[in-house]
Formats: sequence, C-alpha cells, structure tokens
Amino acid sequence: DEIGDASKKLGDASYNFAKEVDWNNGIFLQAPGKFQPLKALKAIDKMIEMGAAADPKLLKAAAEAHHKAIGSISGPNGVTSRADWDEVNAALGRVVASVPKAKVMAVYDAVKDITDPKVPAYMKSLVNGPDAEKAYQGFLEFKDVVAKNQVTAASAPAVVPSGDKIGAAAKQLSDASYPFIKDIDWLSDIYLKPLPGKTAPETLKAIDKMIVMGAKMDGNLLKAAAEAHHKAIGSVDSKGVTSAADYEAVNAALGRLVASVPKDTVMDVYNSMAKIVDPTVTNNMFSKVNPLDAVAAAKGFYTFKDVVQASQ
Ligand code: DGD
Ligand code: CLA
Ligand code: CLA
Ligand code: PID
Ligand code: PID
Ligand code: PID
Ligand code: PID
Ligand code: PID
Repeated sequence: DEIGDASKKLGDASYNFAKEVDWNNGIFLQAPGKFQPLKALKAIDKMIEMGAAADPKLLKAAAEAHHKAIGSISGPNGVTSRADWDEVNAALGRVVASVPKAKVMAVYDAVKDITDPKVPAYMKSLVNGPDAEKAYQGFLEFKDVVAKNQVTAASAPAVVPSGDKIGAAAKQLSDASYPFIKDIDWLSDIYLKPLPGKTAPETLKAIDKMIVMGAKMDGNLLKAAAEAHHKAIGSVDSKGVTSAADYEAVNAALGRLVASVPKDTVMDVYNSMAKIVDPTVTNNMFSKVNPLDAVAAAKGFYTFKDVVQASQ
C-alpha cells in the first residue's frame, strides 16, 4: 500500500536519527515539563479516544510490529533493525489513517499543552542536529501520504456485552475494592519513578509480554475497555478518583478482556512483571493505604479471577 511504500522513504530519512537516539535513557520516563497529573490525564484521555476510534485490526498489527521490532534490537542504544523500524512506522501510519484527523490533532494539542517548549530542542541536542532535521522532513512527507489515505469517520463503537457472569462478578469486586481505590493517591508522581535496580532492557522484556497479550485480545472488547476508561476519566473528582459506577464498568470491561486471551498469555505478563518489581515497591504501596481496605480488595480480586478463568 501507499503508506507501506512511504514508510521506506521515511526510513531512508530517519534511520540515522533512530540509531543516534539513546533509547535506554531514563529521561523518557519523566514528565515532559512541569508535573501536572490531571492535565496529563486529559492528554492520555485523548489518546484513549483515538485508540477507541482506530481500526482494531490495524492496532493489532501495530502491536505485532512492535513485538517483532523488540526482537531485532541491537547495540547499546537499543535500536531496532532498519526493516523493523520501517514496519513500525508503516503500521502506526495505518493506525493514524484509520482515525479522523481531528482526533489525531486533539492528541497533538493536548500533549503540546503538557510539554515544556524547550523539550524538542533538548532532545535534538542529544543527537546529530542535521540528522534530526532530515528525519523531521521525512515525517512531513510521510504525513501527507497518511492524510491522503485517512478516513473521515471513526470506526463503529464497541458492542458492550451485558447480563454475563463477568459483569455480575465485577459488581462484587467493585463493592469490595472501591474503599481501597479511594485510599490511593492517584495524583502522586511516584508512578513515574524508575523501578529500583532495573535497566531499560530488563523492563522492556516485561512490556513486550503486555504487547503480545494486547495483540491477542479481542478487538471489540479492547475497544469497549478503552471506551469505559474514557467514560471513567469523565467522572473523576479533584483527587483523580472515578465514580463507583464507572469503576465497576472498567472492572467488567477488563475482566472480559482478560478472558479473551489464553491463561498462559496472562501469566506471562504476571511472571515477567514479578521479576522486575522488587517487594519493596509493593510494601511501599501497601504502607500508604488502609491495610483492611487493601486486604478486602485483594480478596475480591481473587474471587473475581475464578469467574474470569471460567469463561476464558
Ligand atoms: C517534537 C515532539 C516530540 C517531543 C516529545 C514529547 C512528548 C512526550 C510525551 C509525553 C506522554 C504523556 C504520557 C504518556 C504515558 C505515560 C504513562 C505513565 O519534538 C512541536 C511543538 C510541540 C511539541 C510537543 C508536542 C508533541 C506531540 C507529539 C505527539 C504526541 C504523541 C504522543 C506520545 C505519547 C506516547 C505514545 C504512546 O511540534 O516536535 C518537534 C516540533 O515541536 C518542532 O516544531 C515544528 C513546528 O511544529 C513546525 O510547524 C515547523 O516549524 C517545524 O520545520 C520546523 O518545527 C522547519 C521547516 O518548516 C520544515 O520544512 C523542515 O525543513 C524542518 O524545519 C527541518 O528541520
Ligand atoms: Mg510508541 C509514539 C516510544 C510502543 C503506539 N512511541 C511514540 C513516541 C516514542 C515512542 C518514540 C512518543 C514520543 C515522541 O513523540 O517522540 N513506543 C515507544 C517505545 C515503545 C513503544 C519505546 C516500546 C516498545 N507505541 C508502542 C506500542 C504502540 C505504540 C506497543 C501501540 C501499537 N507510539 C504509538 C503511537 C505513537 C507512538 C500511535 C505516536 O504518535 C508517538 C510518535 O512517534 O509521535 C510522533 C518523537 C518520535 C520519535 C522519535 C519516533 C520517530 C518519529 C519520526 C518517524 C521521525 C522523527 C521526527 C522528529 C525528529 C521528531 C518528531 C516530531 C513530531 C512532532 C512528529
Ligand atoms: Mg490500566 C492495570 C492504571 C488506562 C488496561 N491500570 C492497571 C494497574 C493500574 C492502572 C492501577 C497497574 C498497576 C497495578 O497492578 O496496580 N490504567 C491506569 C490508569 C489509566 C489506565 C491510571 C489511565 C486512564 N488501562 C488503561 C487503558 C487500558 C488499560 C486505557 C486499555 C483498555 N490496565 C489495563 C489492564 C490492566 C491494567 C489490562 C491490568 O491488568 C492492571 C491491573 O489492575 O492489574 C491488577 C494494582 C491495581 C489496582 C490498584 C487497581 C485494580 C484493583 C483490583 C481490581 C483490586 C485490588 C487487588 C490488590 C489489592 C492489588 C493487586 C494485586 C495483584 C497481584 C493483582
Ligand atoms: C503544525 C503546524 C503546521 C504544519 C504541521 C503541523 C503539525 C501537526 C502535527 C504533528 C500533528 C501531529 C500529530 C501526532 C499525533 C500522535 C498521536 C498519538 C497517539 C497515541 C495513542 C496511544 C495509545 C493507545 C494505544 C491504543 C489503545 C489506547 C492507548 C485501545 C482500543 C503544528 C506540520 C501540519 C504526532 C493513540 C495505541 C495502545 C491510549 O500542524 O504549519 O507534528 O504531529 O493505550 O486503544 O486499546
Ligand atoms: C498530521 C497533520 C494532519 C494530518 C495527519 C497528521 C499525521 C500524524 C501522524 C502520522 C502521526 C504519526 C506517527 C508516527 C509515529 C512513529 C513512531 C515510531 C516509533 C518507532 C519506535 C521503534 C522502536 C524501538 C522498539 C523499542 C525500543 C526502541 C526502538 C527501547 C527501550 C501531522 C495525517 C492527521 C508514524 C519506537 C519498539 C524496539 C527504537 O497529523 O494535518 O502520519 O504518523 O528499538 O525501546 O529499547
Ligand atoms: C526541533 C527544531 C525543529 C526541527 C526538529 C526539532 C527536533 C525535535 C526532536 C528531536 C524531538 C525528538 C524526540 C525524541 C523522542 C524520543 C522518545 C523516546 C521514548 C522512549 C521510551 C523508552 C522507554 C522506557 C521503557 C519502559 C521503562 C521506561 C523507559 C519503566 C517503568 C528542536 C528536528 C523537528 C528523540 C519511552 C520502554 C523501557 C524510559 O524540533 O526546527 O531531535 O528528537 O526506560 O519503564 O522503567
Ligand atoms: C499465584 C499463586 C497461586 C495463586 C494465584 C496466583 C496469582 C496469579 C496472578 C495474579 C496472575 C495475575 C495476572 C495479572 C495480569 C495483568 C495483565 C495486564 C496486561 C496489560 C496489558 C496492557 C496493554 C496494552 C493495551 C493494548 C495494546 C497493547 C498495550 C493493542 C492491540 C501467583 C492467585 C493463582 C494481574 C496487555 C491494553 C492498551 C501494551 O498464581 O498459588 O495475581 O495476577 O498497550 O494492544 O493496542
Ligand atoms: C489469574 C490467575 C490465572 C487465571 C487468570 C488470572 C486473572 C487475571 C486478571 C483478572 C487480571 C485482571 C485485571 C483487572 C484489573 C482491573 C483494574 C482496574 C482499574 C481501574 C482503574 C480506574 C480508574 C481511574 C481512571 C484514571 C484515574 C484513576 C481512577 C488518575 C491519574 C489471576 C484468569 C488468567 C480486572 C484504574 C481510569 C479514571 C481510579 O490470572 O490462573 O481476572 O482481572 O479514577 O487516574 O486520576
């Protein structure tokens, strides 16, 4: 397709730049400016809306392209192969083309709103400047091809299941765990801190398992889960806590989503995360909430998971 052909030209213009970026730099975990969690949540909400509007088949293909690209990483900077760089760009270009322009620009504007204007120049200062300019020029030409192939209407909204066992179990889980949810400091910057003692390549291995799980999920249920998150963000209070009803809808949607992939795929995520999360992290989280609320929530989760497993 045209976007695939254009991605090769984009690769010619941008792969030198890609090789110069230190992808393992811990700076990419930081907020791109002043830490403003509720404003950042708005930007993430725009991404969720864009994801929910995208063609699920193309999202799946993009997740698969990232998984493949992680497999061809080489060298100290963590760069993927030239061929996989091109395929990731092509796959993301197709995702963008499956969404109306306004939804894409809404993401750009909202991210711009939380980004310090000095950030792009600082990023450029870490690489060879002319290579960055060449890459950006390539991006400008690529985006014209994407725009030419872009839809004008979003894909249909998800079909949300109702009256199922997971929905009923989600009500119980949510009643048992909402007090715990209210104890959590959702606006803390602790969630942007590096995991103690872990390198970027180690962390990327666990993220790869999530990408693999995402690629296997049912596309309709993933879209439904994104829509439930968008609705939940709409009801957050000043401390970032969503309403009880929206919380329940998120749990139901995520339970159905987990049930749409094989158990082993889910356990691969759990086991790879367990490898990189030091017990000091969980203990620290536990120390910040009411212990009785956390135990009640955990009990609720372990009951819920049996219902999920039964429909898996
Ligand atoms: C950039 C953008 C990259 C900066 C990276 C910051 C993004 C951080 C994302 C934070 C994520 C939030 C949370 C995520 C989840 C966390 C979970 C805990 O360097 C601009 C100005 C605005 C920049 C900020 C907006 C960036 C938006 C990026 C898209 C959003 C993606 C979402 C990412 C999130 C994660 C995804 C999963 O646009 O951008 C550089 C540009 O900066 C430079 O400005 C441009 C002008 O816009 C343009 O008009 C033009 O002037 C251009 O062109 C210069 O500069 C000139 C000529 O005109 C060209 O013809 C050509 O010759 C060129 O020069 C060659 O140099
Ligand atoms: Mg991402 C984008 C890293 C998995 C879907 N992703 C980005 C970039 C960053 C990144 C490079 C955001 C910051 C930015 O804009 O820098 N992703 C990244 C990593 C992983 C990952 C490390 C780990 C595996 N992504 C992943 C998965 C999905 C996505 C699994 C779902 C399939 N990702 C996704 C989308 C988008 C990103 C839809 C974006 O739109 C965003 C992005 O790239 O926006 C431009 C700047 C970007 C780069 C350095 C990448 C190359 C960009 C072009 C081709 C050349 C460079 C031009 C110029 C010098 C700088 C960009 C200017 C900008 C205004 C366009
Ligand atoms: Mg998430 C999970 C935040 C958008 C899909 N998501 C998580 C949690 C974290 C979170 C609370 C990971 C950390 C963790 O396990 O803590 N998501 C979060 C935010 C946003 C967001 C802030 C922003 C809008 N997500 C989002 C979107 C999607 C997903 C758009 C795609 C539709 N998310 C998704 C999945 C999963 C998450 C598939 C998970 O599996 C993971 C998770 O919750 O795993 C348990 C602990 C979790 C909580 C504090 C909240 C859940 C409470 C449960 C139901 C009861 C508590 C049990 C116990 C006390 C603690 C957990 C024990 C553990 C061994 C299971
Ligand atoms: C400017 C000035 C003009 C010239 C110009 C110009 C530039 C405009 C630009 C630009 C626009 C622009 C847009 C970009 C958009 C990036 C969007 C990224 C979206 C990320 C998402 C992340 C996610 C997911 C995902 C799917 C999940 C949901 C999420 C489901 C169903 C200024 C050059 C024209 C870069 C969507 C993917 C996993 C949230 O106009 O003179 O330069 O860049 O998890 O969905 O699960
Ligand atoms: C524009 C103007 C509107 C019209 C429009 C428009 C276009 C927007 C577009 C577009 C946005 C867009 C985004 C693209 C982003 C591509 C990002 C590529 C990232 C590739 C990576 C590869 C890799 C790896 C990997 C992880 C490793 C690092 C690497 C570590 C830690 C402008 C059409 C709406 C194409 C990250 C995955 C292995 C490098 O809005 O008028 O057209 O395209 O090895 O991580 O090692
Ligand atoms: C300038 C002027 C214009 C011309 C121009 C220009 C240059 C702009 C530039 C540039 C922008 C730019 C951006 C870059 C962005 C790179 C983003 C990389 C993201 C990598 C990540 C990696 C990671 C991980 C991971 C998970 C870990 C955390 C991390 C945990 C819990 C100035 C040329 C347009 C280079 C996210 C995945 C392992 C961080 O605009 O006139 O030159 O470069 O380790 O999670 O640990
Ligand atoms: C233990 C001991 C036994 C008893 C036991 C026990 C516990 C096991 C447990 C547990 C397993 C478990 C699993 C959990 C899994 C969570 C998985 C989360 C996945 C997140 C993803 C994120 C993403 C996306 C997304 C889609 C995108 C890709 C991504 C596309 C196409 C120890 C109790 C049985 C909690 C997949 C969603 C946006 C990456 O066994 O004696 O306690 O918890 O962006 O994909 O866009
Ligand atoms: C298990 C054992 C195997 C069998 C198995 C199994 C099950 C795994 C499961 C499962 C995993 C799973 C995960 C679930 C996670 C639910 C997470 C809910 C999160 C809700 C949130 C709501 C909110 C918001 C929001 C953003 C705000 C904060 C809030 C800010 C900054 C165990 C079956 C494979 C159900 C986060 C979105 C508005 C709180 O593996 O043998 O069954 O379920 O307001 O953010 O304010």
